Amino acid sequence: MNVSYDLLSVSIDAGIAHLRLNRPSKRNAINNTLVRELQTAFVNLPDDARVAVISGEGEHFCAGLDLSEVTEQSVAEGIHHSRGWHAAFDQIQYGRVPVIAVLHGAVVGGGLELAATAHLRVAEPSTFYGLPEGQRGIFVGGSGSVRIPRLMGVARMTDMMLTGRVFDAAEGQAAGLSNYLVGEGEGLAKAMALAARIASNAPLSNYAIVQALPRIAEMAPAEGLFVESLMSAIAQGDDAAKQRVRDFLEKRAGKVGKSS
Ligand code: 1HE
Repeated sequence: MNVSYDLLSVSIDAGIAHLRLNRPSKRNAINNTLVRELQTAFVNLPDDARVAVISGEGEHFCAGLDLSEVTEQSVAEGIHHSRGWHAAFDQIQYGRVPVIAVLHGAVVGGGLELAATAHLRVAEPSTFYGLPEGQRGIFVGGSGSVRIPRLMGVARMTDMMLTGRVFDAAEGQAAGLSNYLVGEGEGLAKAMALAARIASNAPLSNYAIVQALPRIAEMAPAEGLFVESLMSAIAQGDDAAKQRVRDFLEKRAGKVGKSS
């Protein structure tokens, strides 16, 4: 199944939805249309989609906020604009399915905010990360101040924003911005292989990982432990979990670290 929006193309095959930022002439800069299309696409993912992969067409993943839309904005419009990004990006992080971002070229400003919204990031060697907001006289507004420090720490993000420091792909991997660093042109294949693996998990386990894990990580330990107990009992109670545990005990399932 294929759906084409103005600036976003979506195809769904074997339970994996592939969303491509499709504005290469503007380096996939995110304007109001694209942010709305991302939100709509994630809200409307069909039931058979179990994982989503986001990539960028052309030489770069994403050049961030479309700066041509900033100059005429009032303060009030700026707040609504940022809240619109938050709504769209929440739909990605807290939607129904795990999301993998494939990174290459520029992953800057709002592009890094988008990448940080995904649950996993696969980077190619051409990837470079920047937060040029300081130089542009603005601040992150697409959830970067909340999500990026959770990947790389406040100190590194502060450095990038204050000094304009750019991290290359290897530095980004070491700093926690990517989970996997693969060869040039190999990012999508790696993401698809990871997606297939994730799609083979019990759907309720994936849902718990995406929904409960980041929330529990923000809770005080006592509350986190309580929610963990509830989530674990819910997941274990599902038929899919019972079947999978039986499969292991009866030697029908793979061992950890060995392909099944
Ligand atoms: C853009 C944008 C953009 C490119 N908004 N039009 N983001 C930035 O500050 C990044 C600004 N962009 C760049 O530094 C470079 O474009 C790149 C390093 C990403 C790519 O360089 P390059 O040489 O491949 O492309 P280019 O020639 O610079 O750009 C091609 C076209 O895309 C050109 O337009 P054209 O009409 O002259 O062809 C550029 O103007 C256009 N373009 N990036 C608008 N970002 C929710 S708050 C988030 C806050 C932020 O994201 S701040 C960071 C914004």
